[in-house]
Formats: sequence, C-alpha cells, structure tokens
Amino acid sequence: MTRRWPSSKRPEPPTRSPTSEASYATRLSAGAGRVTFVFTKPAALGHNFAVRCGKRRLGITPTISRGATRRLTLRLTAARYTFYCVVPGHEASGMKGMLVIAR
Ligand SMILES: [Cu+2]
Repeated sequence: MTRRWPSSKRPEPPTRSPTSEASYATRLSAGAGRVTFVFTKPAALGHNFAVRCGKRRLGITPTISRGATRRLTLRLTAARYTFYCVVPGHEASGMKGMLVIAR
C-alpha cells in the first residue's frame, strides 16, 4: 500500500523516549534537558523529522521511508519549538507541529 502525504492518515509518529508517544500530529511536549525523538515507520514516501527554534534548525534526522527508525537527541531549554519535515512541500502541506519544552 502506498501512502502519500498529505492524506487523512498522517505519517507514523515521532515519539520522545523513554515512555511517551505522540503522533506526528500537532503537538509534542517534554521537560527541558536531553530529549530523544524516535522517528519510526514513516509512510512509503520519504520523510524526516527536524526541530527548529525560530528560523534556526537545531537538528534533523535523515530522510527515511517505510520500516526505518532514526533517533534525534537534542538538548533543549524551556521554550516553544517547531518540529517539521524538511522534504520540500511537506511542511507546507501541514507536516509540522509545536514542541513545547517545559522547565
Ligand atoms: Cu515529509
């Protein structure tokens, strides 16, 4: 089955470890410090997972497709960030969300 973005079914979720999961939907949250995102099982179409603060990109996974998993660990201070897919057109299609880091 080929799943294309955008579609009613969003790509599989990035999650923050160790215990929480959230979809590549609209919002993720975590406490300040080291945060590891586990980006796994995207659709057949390649996607990646990046985090930025304002216009500054803080980190990005490689672009992966179905079945793969990549981790991204960042040290984040309390603020609001944006997570998104850097593949051209994907963020504009809505493949992004807010990341809230609390103290
Ligand atoms: Cu994408």
